[in-house]
Amino acid sequence: MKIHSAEFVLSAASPWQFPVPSLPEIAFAGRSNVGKSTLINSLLNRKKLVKTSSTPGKTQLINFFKINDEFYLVDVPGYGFAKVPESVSKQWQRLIEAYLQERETLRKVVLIVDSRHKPTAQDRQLKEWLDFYQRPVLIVASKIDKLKRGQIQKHLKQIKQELSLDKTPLVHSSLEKGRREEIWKDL
Ligand SMILES: Nc1nc2c(ncn2[C@@H]2O[C@H](COP(=O)(O)OP(=O)(O)OP(=O)(O)O)[C@@H](O)[C@H]2O)c(=O)[nH]1
Ligand SMILES: [Mg+2]
Repeated sequence: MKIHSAEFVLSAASPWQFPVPSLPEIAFAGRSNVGKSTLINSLLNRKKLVKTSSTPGKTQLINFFKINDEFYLVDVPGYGFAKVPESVSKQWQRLIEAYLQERETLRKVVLIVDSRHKPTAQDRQLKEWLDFYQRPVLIVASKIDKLKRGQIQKHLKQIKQELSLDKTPLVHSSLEKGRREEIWKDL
């Protein structure tokens, strides 16, 4: 995938702030700190277009990035971050659901799960919810560099089972360039 241009467009705290629906959109969702923003940077071959952090809860708004003037990549705040007060996490949940459920230009949701761990109940819920609304989903297992080579297949198999997938998830590591094209191909 050749990236000619990648620009930040806007951050939305509520649905009325979403850009007027026009170009197709691909959203990146998953648990806090799982590597959503990092995956977007990787795919775009940029280090700092999207802000990342080792502290969970970095992305708190829905951020829209316009790519090649052809489509948007959309960074969605993470879920399952216990330090956020419940009132705030409810508000995020409403925002995320409004976007994932109603957005007419949304073509695919990349659901990122941590390759090291069994998918959480919230990962499973989001997958089932997306299936219910018939949203096409691509599962990507992140931080694959943190697993020993011999462990990778076992972990991917577990993710496949837990999320009832027909295909083995794709993998990503921010340290390896080689994996990106495979993800682009699917997108
Ligand atoms: N080793 C390694 N670290 C990663 C990888 N992907 C992300 N990280 C690290 O994990 C932390 C979280 O990454 P982010 O991309 O900010 O995670 P996020 O899912 O956007 O998190 P929120 O915005 O808080 O929901 C950062 O310290 C990243 O550097 C990876 O593939 N390998
Ligand atoms: Mg983020």
